[in-house]
Amino acid sequence: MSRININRRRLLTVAGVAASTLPLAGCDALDGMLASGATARNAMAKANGLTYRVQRFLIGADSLAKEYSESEIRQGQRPNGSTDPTDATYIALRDSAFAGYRLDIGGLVDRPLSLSLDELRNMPSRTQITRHDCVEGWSCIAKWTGVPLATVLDEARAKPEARYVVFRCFDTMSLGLSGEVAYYESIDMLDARHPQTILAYGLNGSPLPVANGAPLRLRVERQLGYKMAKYVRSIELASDLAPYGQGKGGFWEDLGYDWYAGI
Ligand SMILES: Nc1nc2c(c(=O)[nH]1)N[C@H]1C(S)=C(S)[C@@H](COP(=O)(O)O)O[C@H]1N2
Ligand SMILES: [Mo]
Repeated sequence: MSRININRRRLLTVAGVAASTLPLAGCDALDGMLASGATARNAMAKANGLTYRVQRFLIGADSLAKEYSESEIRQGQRPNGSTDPTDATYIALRDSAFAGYRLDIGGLVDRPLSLSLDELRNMPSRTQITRHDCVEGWSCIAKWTGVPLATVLDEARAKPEARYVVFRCFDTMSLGLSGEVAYYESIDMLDARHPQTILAYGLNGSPLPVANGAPLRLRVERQLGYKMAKYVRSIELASDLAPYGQGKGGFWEDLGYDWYAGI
């Protein structure tokens, strides 16, 4: 479990990005955004939909995020968010060097899968040097190696009605009175099948460290850091995000962040 301090300032930063095309009627407009049905939140959701459509139109489905050279890797990938999950299931796996790890792929697929790390490593791989941009305002260039998500989706035979890929994670966050909730994320099929979208098990030429999401984390390079689920335990294909968490498509989205965090 990770304790997080969700302060208003952080949410405002994100809200500012989300609503950059909207005039904001002062900060008070955002005060109630955590209450479901709040006007500010609805306005945000609309701005989010707009951002999504405009960005999709501007960048196209398959444009690639910029890739860098080895010499541009200046430091290790800065760990952020959960960096050492204390959840029992995770600790047990970590203590056995993830020997018992399985990635379960289910939901709207014709062939549900349960893949070991060796099976994932034996699938075609892709390595890319990209820049990670966190919403908190820092960036890091790192080299990621993993299996393209598209390959895994093809193996599992995603059904045509699948619109989203949902990632469930091992780590939980403490949200005060709301108790503990597991981190989760989701992306649409366009991003899921994008050539740079990979399930990464390697970082800068070494196995992915615990601090950065071992044994497996998502890289979806055209979006902000919080979309890149670490400690992935299962993947579900879905036609609707409503059944997951609070229905907004991700842990941070449920707290007001944009679902489409294009950069
Ligand atoms: N499971 C999980 N995934 C997560 C997070 C997290 O706390 N838990 N934090 C997110 C955020 S905000 C960022 S910036 C990146 C950080 O990845 P890094 O630790 O490799 O830098 O992971 C994202 N994915
Ligand atoms: Mo982040």
